[in-house]
Amino acid sequence: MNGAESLLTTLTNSGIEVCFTNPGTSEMHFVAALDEVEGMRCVLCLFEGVISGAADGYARMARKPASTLLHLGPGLGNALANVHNAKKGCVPMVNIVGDHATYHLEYDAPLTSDIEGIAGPVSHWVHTSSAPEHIARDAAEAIRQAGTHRIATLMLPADVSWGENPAGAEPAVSTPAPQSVPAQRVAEAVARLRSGSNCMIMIGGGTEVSLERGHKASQIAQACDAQLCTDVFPTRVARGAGTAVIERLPYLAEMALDRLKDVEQMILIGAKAPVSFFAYPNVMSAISPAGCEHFVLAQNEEDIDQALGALIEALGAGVNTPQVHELDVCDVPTGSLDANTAAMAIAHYLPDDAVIVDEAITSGIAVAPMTATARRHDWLNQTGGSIGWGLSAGVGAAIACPERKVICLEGDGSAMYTIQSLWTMAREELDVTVVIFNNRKYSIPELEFARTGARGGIPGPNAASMLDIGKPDMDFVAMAQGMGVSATRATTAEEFAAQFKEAMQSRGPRLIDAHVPSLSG
Ligand SMILES: Cc1ncc(C[n+]2csc(CCOP(=O)(O)OP(=O)(O)O)c2C)c(N)n1
Repeated sequence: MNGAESLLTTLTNSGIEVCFTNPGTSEMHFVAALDEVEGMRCVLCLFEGVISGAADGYARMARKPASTLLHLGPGLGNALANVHNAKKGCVPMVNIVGDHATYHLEYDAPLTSDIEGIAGPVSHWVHTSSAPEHIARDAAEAIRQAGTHRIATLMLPADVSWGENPAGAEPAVSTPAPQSVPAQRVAEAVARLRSGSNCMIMIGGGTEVSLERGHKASQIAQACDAQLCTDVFPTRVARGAGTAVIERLPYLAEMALDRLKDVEQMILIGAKAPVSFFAYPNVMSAISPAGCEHFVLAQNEEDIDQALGALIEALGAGVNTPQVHELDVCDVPTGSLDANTAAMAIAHYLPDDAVIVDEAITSGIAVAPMTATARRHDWLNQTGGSIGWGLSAGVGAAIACPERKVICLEGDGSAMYTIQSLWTMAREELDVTVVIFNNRKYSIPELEFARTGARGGIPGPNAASMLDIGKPDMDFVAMAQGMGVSATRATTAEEFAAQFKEAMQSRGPRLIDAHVPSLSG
């Protein structure tokens, strides 16, 4: 067994069964090993941003990491933005980065770079394997480090890959169980929740708000008359009929400040104390009111289920029936097409157990409330603010859940960062419907321009042209078709509803280019 084979076998022994790849010369022995080692599904992506976004979407839905194979420093650099998003969302990932053979580095050949330096800021653990007999052990450590919430980046020099590894592969790695939340902390949370103060329980962040967790949180909130909320961009939330009624903190700091103004005690489960997404002149960065106390009941890496269970017991909350959404599907829209009418059609036709990947930016604001009472689905959020995540996360989600319909809600501007995802959707025949909210604008930056107060809030002609992506108009139907994805354009609510209905009733990749107005019209 050579190093690459022992590495691949170690990954598959631990249940890492998918590798999103874009290889080069230094990774050819790894690529060769894909035909020698069974059990690894390798998925080719045409840009590394697609790879890391797909690994993110996969891990959120499979609840275990995927691996990536990246080509030296530049390949890792291309992947960086979506590794950042995953790190912010506490999504695990095992990155394998090929490097030159160890003895070749001193010659400073063109692709030589400081890979560890590039990997450091977006990884919790970085290591360069130094010999073929170490690579399986190093891979096992990478898997352990990734656990369920972290980014591990392992460099694989070409000679480590092709050299013999007499020690062979490592057996399955057991990831340590999450630490229990101590009884004293639970007791402190109970005391705060019973203090008579105005309490809010905020759940989310990198913690999945599953159906069960939502129900438990609802029982707890009722037991102590607390408000229940997620942060703005929790990593994964179970929504729709039968799921708990949980508010979502608004994105705009002004609105969030207003929403939180009476909160005196905030109990945090996975979520962090809320802050403004950006700083603005004369707007507070921390948006809880002065005097509001924050208490961390459980962090992402701790045992969230145990913490919720202990709290339920301590509060006697088990007798409460969770407050859940009844199925209430809105009407099929007619008339002009905008984010709201598109949202109505999406809510109406959303099939049971769909996965919604939201990177629709301003248009997504309309879809979230409209689908709250739709059929049961999971919703994945953009966790790190770096756009170009949605289409690629859709690829990963569809590979993790082949039986579920994946719907990517995507802004036209955001789509263009990882548009190559469409090609992988077609090649892998993934059941993904992409809705492009084509407003021909960078709409949120346009709004943000005014909010920052730059140039009195009124863009000059140069600034305005930096926020306008309608010249030339982008033809997403042609782009999709050019990458093997069938696509249609919708310009009215009726057209959109008919196309979305048809997409929900068939399988395979599909794109709807929905022409909608931007926030500014
Ligand atoms: C990597 C990265 N580059 C730039 C930005 C800044 N940015 C935020 S939203 C946005 C445009 C989004 O446009 P679109 O997807 O069309 O959504 P819309 O705002 O029109 O709703 C940009 C450029 C970012 N967040 N991340």
